[in-house]
Amino acid sequence: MKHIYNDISALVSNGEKQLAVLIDPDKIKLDKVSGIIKKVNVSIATHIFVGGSTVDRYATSVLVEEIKRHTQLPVVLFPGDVTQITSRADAILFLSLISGRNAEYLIGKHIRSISKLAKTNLEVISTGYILIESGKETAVEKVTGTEPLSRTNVQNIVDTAKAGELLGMKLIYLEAGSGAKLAVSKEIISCVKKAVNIPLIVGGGIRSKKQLENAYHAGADLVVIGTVFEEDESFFDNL
Ligand code: 1GP
Repeated sequence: MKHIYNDISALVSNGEKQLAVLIDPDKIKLDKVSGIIKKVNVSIATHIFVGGSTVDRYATSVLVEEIKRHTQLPVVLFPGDVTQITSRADAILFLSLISGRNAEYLIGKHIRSISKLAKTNLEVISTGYILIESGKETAVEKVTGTEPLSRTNVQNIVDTAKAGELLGMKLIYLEAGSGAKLAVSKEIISCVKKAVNIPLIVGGGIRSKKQLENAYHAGADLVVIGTVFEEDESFFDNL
């Protein structure tokens, strides 16, 4: 059943905040998955995202299968590449990197994914993916060969998000990049939230309860946390 987007929207309408744990197939050992997912299951997390900028060809499929054995939470692909598509997940963020001008990441890889997607039952969720300058070069920049948007030109970020919405995208994802030095600022989140009428995802560089609360308070509907949980599996115990 394809209800993940509707569930996200319903929670947004109720003013309930959501949290996705990002698991990178390149950074997790399969024999650790059950223990990690047990911790996620008892945390405030509402979703598990799976993906990374550079991932071995079959690693995602095997990892998602193992995750699904241990949780009822929705597993959503957050793919860095077409090779990360697997029918074992529930949904896929169909990301278009609208902050960049690399046609491959705007539409090219999407075209190449169609025959693969057709063989799956994945719920496909069109997502405007906006990379924002965060103090140092991130993996997304390197892999996609694109420049992030300046964090001081807030109007440009707002206009980019609004253009994504008007193009029909269902979600906006403000991304500082994995392990970012500077998370997306409260001002940016709040201005984008005021401008768009679709759910707002924020991720990258969020490493503390305070930063998480700030993001929610500014208007993030769903926050993505990866690195800090990779480094400290007890991170969610204190939320
Ligand atoms: C990266 O937004 C996600 O794509 C999460 O970032 O790893 O810094 O939490 P972190």
